[in-house]
Amino acid sequence: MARHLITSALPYINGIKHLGNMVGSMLPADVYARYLRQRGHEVLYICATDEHGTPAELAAKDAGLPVDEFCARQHDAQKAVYDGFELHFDHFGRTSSRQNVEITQHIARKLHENGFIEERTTRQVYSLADGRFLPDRYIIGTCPHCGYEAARGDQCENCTRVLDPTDLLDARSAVSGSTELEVRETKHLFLLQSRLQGEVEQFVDEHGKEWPTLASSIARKWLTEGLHDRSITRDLTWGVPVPADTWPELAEDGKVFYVWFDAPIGYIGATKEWADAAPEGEERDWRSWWYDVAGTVRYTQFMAKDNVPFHTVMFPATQLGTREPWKKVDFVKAFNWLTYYGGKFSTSQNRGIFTDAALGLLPADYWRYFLMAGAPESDDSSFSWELFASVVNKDLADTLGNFVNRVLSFSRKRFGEQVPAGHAAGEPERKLGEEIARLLAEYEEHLEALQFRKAAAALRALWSAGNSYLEEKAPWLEIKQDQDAAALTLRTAMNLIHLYAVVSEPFIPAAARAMRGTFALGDDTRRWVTAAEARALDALPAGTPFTVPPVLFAKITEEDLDTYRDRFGAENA
Ligand code: B3M
Ligand code: ZN
Repeated sequence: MARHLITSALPYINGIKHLGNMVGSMLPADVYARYLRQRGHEVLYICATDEHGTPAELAAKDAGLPVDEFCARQHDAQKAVYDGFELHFDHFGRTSSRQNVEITQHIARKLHENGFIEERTTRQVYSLADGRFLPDRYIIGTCPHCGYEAARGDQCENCTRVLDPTDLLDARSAVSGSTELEVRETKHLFLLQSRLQGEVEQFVDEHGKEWPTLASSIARKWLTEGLHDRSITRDLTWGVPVPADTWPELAEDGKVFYVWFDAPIGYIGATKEWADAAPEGEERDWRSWWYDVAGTVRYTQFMAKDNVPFHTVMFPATQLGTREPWKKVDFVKAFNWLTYYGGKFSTSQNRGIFTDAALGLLPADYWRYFLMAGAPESDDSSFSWELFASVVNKDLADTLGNFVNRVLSFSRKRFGEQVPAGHAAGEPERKLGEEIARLLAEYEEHLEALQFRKAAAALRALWSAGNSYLEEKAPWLEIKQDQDAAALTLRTAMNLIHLYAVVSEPFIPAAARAMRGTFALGDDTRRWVTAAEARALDALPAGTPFTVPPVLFAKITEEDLDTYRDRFGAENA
């Protein structure tokens, strides 16, 4: 029993996310959180919308709304989609919250007190046509490192390098497209990361050993290249204001913090939102998750690989520089990309499948299982409708769904609506129990190690073991010779269904509920299955009333496939 703090990268507020965003952040975090909760751990899963910065301002402008109103609406819209996917956050907050503003300003003051923030005169790109500075995504141009032509002023999407707007070649304004740009001098705050290099290195040395190579190698690469001092303020109207008590001149000028400065602090801010939202009579202490808790909390972060530098190097540097005991990440679970037919999922180019559209087609479980079973862990993985249909049809409809329906319908037909009694368990049941216990241990091991593809494969193997047992025993033949033999087989199969209900929940919560709801078990709890229970397969006693649930998973037909391919396109663009 441990206390687990879990966060997933905060989705930008600028629009509904596509499946590629979810598979590398919120969805695996939810699977992991559900698993740990079922095992009796204390879990706090925090996420939020990332609301500041140029993407928010630009999207609000496109939508013709004031940015605060745009964010409020988009936050609710995203939350509704995540509810639909059954992402079970303890809190889904907002980086624009009062709590986050306060904590961000506090952290900035501490960094300043400790000599890690410096005011510098910088040269910024100013657009004459737009009458404003063009920070970050307000400017587009060619990446000086890889030659990608649509690189943004803050980061190149193609080679993931972090950029400065003045680095870009052939730069133009993202607002007006104007190339009438000039460089002007203005003051900004710099975080002196170079002075924290040694401490960050020590942190990565201590913790990085445990991380997947994807995460540790990116952190190492950054440290080898050397930490540079980074500007942490911007000339924008929307953001966490620079506190006037510490930097009166910059505050007067209306500077705000850079979105990547306040976004990770948003994990803390959203935890405070959670605490402040405690219902009457419930005590919630946000500090007990974040402040001076080193060994008592295990903190796991989920993110796609482009977010890794910010989480493994920059955010730890920020935390370290406060000289306050902020909880730092223990385990970084990083993901590669999910591609759409081998090409990029792209919000800006409207290619691939958006999360809201996905839910309009099929219930969450279909997506949850498919996405996690092929999670881009060791490499990119590619979405195709053909693969999607084959996984859904084979694993969910045939292996699991059909098993459940066959067993329950046949038993009801022959023995009525209660789990039948029959013979005592024999050798085949003993063998099955051994197999189930072994596969369950494997499943647990992969989940503990956050290996989602392998975990899904073990879960599938658990479902398959039920099918093999049923085929081998063939109760539809047994019943002709010996009613009690058939009853034993069905009773055992129903015990498997109950076990599946428990252990499938992290991946397919709705189907798990349906399976569990099948049996009228008075004291059914949400807890996990022990090895002994898996071996015995007798938690569900004879005589327990049951109902036959509607088909758990419908097959995707050739016609469905044609419709999907027509609507979403089915090629590599
Ligand atoms: N919003 C980037 C992204 O969605 C960013 C993550 C912030 S995590 C603190 O990829
Ligand atoms: Zn590049």
